[in-house]
Amino acid sequence: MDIRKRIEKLREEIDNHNYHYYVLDEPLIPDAEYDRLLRELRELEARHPELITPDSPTQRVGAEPVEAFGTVRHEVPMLSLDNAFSEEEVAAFHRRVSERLGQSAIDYTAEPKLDGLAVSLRYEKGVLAQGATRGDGYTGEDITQNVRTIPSIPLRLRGKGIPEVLEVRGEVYMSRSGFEALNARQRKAGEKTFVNPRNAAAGSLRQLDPRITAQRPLAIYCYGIGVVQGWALPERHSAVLERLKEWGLRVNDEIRVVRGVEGCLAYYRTLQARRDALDYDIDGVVYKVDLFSQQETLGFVSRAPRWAIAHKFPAQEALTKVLAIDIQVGRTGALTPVARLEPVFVGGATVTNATLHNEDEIHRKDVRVGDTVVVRRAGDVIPEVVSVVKERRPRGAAPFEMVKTCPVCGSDVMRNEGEAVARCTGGLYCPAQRKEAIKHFASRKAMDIEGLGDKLVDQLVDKGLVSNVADLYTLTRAQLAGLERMGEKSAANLVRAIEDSKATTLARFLYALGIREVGEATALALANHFGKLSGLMAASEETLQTVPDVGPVVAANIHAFFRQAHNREVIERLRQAGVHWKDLDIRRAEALPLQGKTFVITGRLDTMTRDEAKARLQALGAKVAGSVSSKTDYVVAGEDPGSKYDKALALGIEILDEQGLLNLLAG
Ligand code: 9MJ
Repeated sequence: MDIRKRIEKLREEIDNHNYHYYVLDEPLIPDAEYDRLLRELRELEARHPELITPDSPTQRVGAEPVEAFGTVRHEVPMLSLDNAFSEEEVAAFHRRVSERLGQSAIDYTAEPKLDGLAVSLRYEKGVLAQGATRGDGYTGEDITQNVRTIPSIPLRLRGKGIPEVLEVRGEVYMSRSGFEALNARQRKAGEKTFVNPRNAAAGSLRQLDPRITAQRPLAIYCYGIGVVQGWALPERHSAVLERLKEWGLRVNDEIRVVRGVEGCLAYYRTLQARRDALDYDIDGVVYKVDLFSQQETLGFVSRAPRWAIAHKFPAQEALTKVLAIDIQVGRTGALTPVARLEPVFVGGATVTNATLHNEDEIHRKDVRVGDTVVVRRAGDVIPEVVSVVKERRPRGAAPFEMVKTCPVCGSDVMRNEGEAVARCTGGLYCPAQRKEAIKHFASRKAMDIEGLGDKLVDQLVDKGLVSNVADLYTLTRAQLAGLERMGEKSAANLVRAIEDSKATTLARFLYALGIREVGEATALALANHFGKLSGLMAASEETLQTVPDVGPVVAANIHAFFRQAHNREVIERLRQAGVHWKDLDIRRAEALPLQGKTFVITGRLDTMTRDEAKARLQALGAKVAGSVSSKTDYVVAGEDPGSKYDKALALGIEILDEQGLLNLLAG
């Protein structure tokens, strides 16, 4: 075939795969096949450099560095948005819009507000001609060579009716996963890491050397247009977004058209609840009047349109001071440094403590008492110290030093080679470890002793009423009623709850023992494999390793646990006290109907919680995993399933609806 034709054919094919991959999020071919096409094109172009065009998919590696960016005048200014920080402010916005338009049934597009950098992309005859930053809205910087390296920005548009000139606007951002990968890479190379995805995106896009930009995981979502020539605009903003997508531009698929203020607020709440599940940072949502005729009637005030508003989420990061760094002792003796903070309102709640993870993390961030720090609280995640504002460090602030002895029991602190955590060596001699072990024993997924909360366990241990889990079963109403915040009634309830917990399952009991690295799933696998406790207690490390998911480390932990005389004693006392379960017939255990099958559950179920579904599947021998992979056998999809559902479709994994699940559970 004619070389020129082959090259053109390859470019078309690659562009098409890029479109399916980046815009539609539905790859058509495996990565290796795509790489093969790109390699063939590169080789042909290397042999025929005269055939290289600027819009060839090979031309993304990054041009030569520049001294400084040129400037670009925005013919149509890039406006900013007014902000609303509460539902009342959104209602006031809607009222203003309705009054000016003389009607209240207004359609809005509701869009996630990406936390990145606004850019403008100018396409001439469908070919990317210029990329610019927003700058002050009137003039920005020419970053054409940088945007050309971003894979989701097409170098030429596809499809029919492409305008003579089309200026597209959108947000360049870095995905969370891309950010994590970049930081890991930077750390490995001994280079500086980035504080958050926004800073990383900004630092990457505003590089004078586009070859560096090319190595950074940047992406774009387009959300509007500027200059247009040769296109009779549709009536609605939402229709423009549809066309942009057809032309190969990436548009966020969370964008919806909603009606009135109720529609806006419902969208806001839904997206806020799903915020942590997204792979990109958003700092709110944007509402835009959908009809262009209405946008024109509304017009602008100074720098912002009257037809749009950004409804911000509560800030997830704030500045505060470190008052102290305390060391917490966990159930397994792990020592976790915790920053005590001057109270600060962040992410919708007041935060007074933040985890510092471990010694290495503190040194990496160089957190010291007295420092002003950025704390982050995202969703239900434990608040953490992100970084230190070094400029505000008080004179004489000393570097952090890890304790050499346990702050609770005084035992030596040990840190195993290759491990980030330091541990108290006191074992159950250490009251902190004892308390945590008892709290774990009583927790919902273990022995499920309702009413035995953390504060109560602290009191029981501090008063010497309980020193190991077996002592719980000797507690009397009178003893309990004498404790702080306990009345006769709650004491009686607790005694009953302790009594009720005696009837349990072997899996729960094993999990409750708190053997290191024996979680719920492993406990269940052990119970199903051995059927009864005696066999498990006598098992060698080799035998233990034949259980699914039990590797050498876990096997060693289990073996060591049952060799300890005091552990065997506690177990004996628990059984004497009446803790019991039904032993499994191992022949049945092996023949469990879902043995060897892996499930993933996504979405909301009507007849049970996801935890219940998990427990019922596990009881039939199934494994329930958190993410979909080629090893997944079934995905159970309830209402509003997440990306796991899409992944299952892509991988061709069998999908069960709730009825399908119920049928399966019914055998
Ligand atoms: C962001 N940042 O995601 C706009 N934006 O519209 C969306 N920003 C915007 N729209 C007009 N989705 C000016 C800015």
